[in-house]
Amino acid sequence: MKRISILLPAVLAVSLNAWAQPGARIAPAGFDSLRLDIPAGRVDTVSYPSATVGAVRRALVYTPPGFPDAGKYPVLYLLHGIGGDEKEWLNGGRPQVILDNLIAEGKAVPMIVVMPNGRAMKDDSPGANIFSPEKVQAFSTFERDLLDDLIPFIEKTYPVRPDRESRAIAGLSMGGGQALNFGLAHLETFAWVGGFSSAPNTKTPEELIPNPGETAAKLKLLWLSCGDADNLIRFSQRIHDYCETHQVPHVYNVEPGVHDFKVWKNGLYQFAGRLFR
Ligand code: FER
Repeated sequence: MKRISILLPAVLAVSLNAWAQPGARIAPAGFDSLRLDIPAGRVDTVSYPSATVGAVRRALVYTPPGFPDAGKYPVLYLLHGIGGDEKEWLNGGRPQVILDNLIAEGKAVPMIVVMPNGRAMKDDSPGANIFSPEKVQAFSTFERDLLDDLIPFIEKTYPVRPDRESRAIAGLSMGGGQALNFGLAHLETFAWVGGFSSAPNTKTPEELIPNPGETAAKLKLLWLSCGDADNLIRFSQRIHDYCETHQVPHVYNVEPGVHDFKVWKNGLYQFAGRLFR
């Protein structure tokens, strides 16, 4: 008995780390390193009127090198996690460096990346209790802010292609849940959907994909990724299982890692490199 009680935690720890796929897609070294020999895009803060919230709200916007020379651009909406705000990706994920490097190497098409505040309420700061019911509810309210306020603002302010195949949505954790919930419910608006380490706000597969044939026909990419030692992996795994059973094409990337930016940066690298082609 004593031997079992000593061994069991070790066995559990090993099995938690044993799921990473042998073929997991991992970004090459240097993908997130600043390079001074290539052109850089820029990140601006914009303010947009939100009828949903009844306030002027902030978002960050990455425009790629050479902008606006390429004419009309596709747009990725990139969402943060439960403790973050519109600056979380910039603070922790170097999205502008990842995109600049991908574009310089011809591994991503030039695109605009919009990083909003996904907590759609008047005080949209994380606050003292990021799990408070009204803060969590605001992540769901953001569906209307995004569709009715932010996307129309972006499309009248920037030279963008306003069609579903030129719009992508992805996010980390709570933002991954939002991206899956909103993207899969609005195939008329988004053709490219990605969830990185999606959180418990993610709807059930049956709710997300009630009509697998329609989703399979309309979606250009469904991306699901997670670290193998992330306690939230079941929310990604169950969508993967459902998509396998119902023949919905998707990418499921289980990589070594926990619930952190190492996994989310790889998610952005992989997802952005597959978009709009
Ligand atoms: C929860 C655990 C984690 C939850 C949300 C999260 C709403 C989100 C984590 C993150 O965004 O990093 O129970 O419930």
